[in-house]
Amino acid sequence: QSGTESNWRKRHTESIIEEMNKEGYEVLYRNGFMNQDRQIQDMRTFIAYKVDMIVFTPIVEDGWDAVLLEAKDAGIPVIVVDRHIRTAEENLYLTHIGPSFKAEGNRAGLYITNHFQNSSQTSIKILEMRGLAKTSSANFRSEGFTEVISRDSRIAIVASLEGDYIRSKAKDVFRNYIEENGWIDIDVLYSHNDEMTLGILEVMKESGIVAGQDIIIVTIDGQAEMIENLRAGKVNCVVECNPNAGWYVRNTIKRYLKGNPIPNEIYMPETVFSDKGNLESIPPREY
Ligand code: GYE
Repeated sequence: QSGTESNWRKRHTESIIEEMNKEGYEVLYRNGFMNQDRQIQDMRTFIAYKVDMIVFTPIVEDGWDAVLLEAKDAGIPVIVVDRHIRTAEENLYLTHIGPSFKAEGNRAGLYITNHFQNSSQTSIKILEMRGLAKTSSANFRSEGFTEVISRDSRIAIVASLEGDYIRSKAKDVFRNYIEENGWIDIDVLYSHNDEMTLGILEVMKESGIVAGQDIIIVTIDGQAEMIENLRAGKVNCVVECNPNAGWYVRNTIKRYLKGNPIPNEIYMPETVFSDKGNLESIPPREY
């Protein structure tokens, strides 16, 4: 696992371990603490242990070729979960199982274009708080979002800041930004995850910004705390990111062991919750 930076990520880990336990598999768990070198070390440890399979959540997209080649040479299949990776050679891993980050970005953009559709406002300014650089989740969330908002020429991203998916980081970055630039020009906050949004909400409160009204907020993940904020009107749209990869990983492993073919990409289902929908019918969150 790449880290424990969010409740989302903690649920992601639990979900995989739970499902492996149901199957009676023995699970060795390593936390990379958001450090790629450490993750590579962890993979080497697993290779040395001669594990039967490695399920791995890459912190960033590039730089895995060498260690994946070592796993391949050792005959250990690797399943990549959550974020995508990019390798020079093909077939360095069995499959990728995760959310469609681009679809999440599209959904976030659609909320904004719909929200302002009938507004007489001639310019709509967005502040984007991005997830960790060099990750497929942050890149696709930006790409999918931009693709949709660019259809309305009034809408533009005026600042794109990096919060690394971390609450305290986003809090500092957002505070610095509004200290220098003010916030009166910002109509929308698009935040790549709930943890960062929670940090920004604290700054908004301190600064007298009425979250959800003065600034429309769209956030990704769907943690329980954020659904409460949605119900309270403090955020406007929560794009779900599904952390429950366990069931998909378990099925893929079973199919693989039976000799069934495995697709290269396995996308997990996800939805959207917003103040335009039924807030009572949102299923209880496990994260
Ligand atoms: O949205 C965030 C986590 O890569 C999809 O990483 C994941 C993201 C998730 O820290 O909360």
